[in-house]
Amino acid sequence: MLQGAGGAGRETGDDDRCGHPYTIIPTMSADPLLFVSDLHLDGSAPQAIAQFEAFLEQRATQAAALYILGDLFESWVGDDDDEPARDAVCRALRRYTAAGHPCHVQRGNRDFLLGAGFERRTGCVLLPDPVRIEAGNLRLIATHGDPLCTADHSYQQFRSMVRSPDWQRRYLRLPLATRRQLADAARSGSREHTGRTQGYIMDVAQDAVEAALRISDCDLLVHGHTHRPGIHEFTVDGRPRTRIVLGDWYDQGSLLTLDADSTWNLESLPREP
Ligand SMILES: [Mn+2]
Repeated sequence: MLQGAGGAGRETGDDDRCGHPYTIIPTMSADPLLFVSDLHLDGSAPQAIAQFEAFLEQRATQAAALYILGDLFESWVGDDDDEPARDAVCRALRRYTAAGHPCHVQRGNRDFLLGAGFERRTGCVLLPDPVRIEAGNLRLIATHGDPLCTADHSYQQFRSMVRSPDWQRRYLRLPLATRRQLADAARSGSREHTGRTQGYIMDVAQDAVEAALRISDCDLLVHGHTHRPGIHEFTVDGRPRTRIVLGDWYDQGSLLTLDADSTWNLESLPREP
């Protein structure tokens, strides 16, 4: 199902930034590729979990493959996390993949500790970030989006630290309860940082976007992370390019459908009250 040399499903700590994207080639199919991001699933918002479970049972079964571009979970403190809400999400993903639907997951800034244990629990395949996807005439680069936020220097510094295998080894040795406490503290630190950093700094940097498109020789880039859904069209080296931003799942779902004939549709999925 997957082709290419080295990359997919590697352990946490890998980080390619936007240098040399790994290419993944899904099975040819008439069904579309589906992309979601920033679900931030957590026990405090059971409606979002219910919507995602229903999505996996209905809409997502019509896909050639499902791509989750990071921040599936609001937090993930290790693959041994047995918290019931997150476990329910893992079991829903397991049912989805067991029915024969390929599901690929990138790590976000909230769930960067997803690892081989998560793959075993869910049947999902973890992807490096960024990743280049080629299917029929489609060619695109997919990323959570945070590697492109290059103007936010303090965040990039933090990101390099927590993505280092050494930091992760030390963190994962701590008891589950301690890891949860530290994750809660990190989340309030992140809220503070977000509160006092200007919007444009936390958005993706256009030069990083253009570099990623150039290096990957793609005209389409899909990402999440910024929670600013939209379609941006511009030109790089005389070629028209498109950046599609997925929305978060706080109050509704957000879904990108990419058809084999290269047409796309970014839509919000209303949530039942
Ligand atoms: Mn994010």
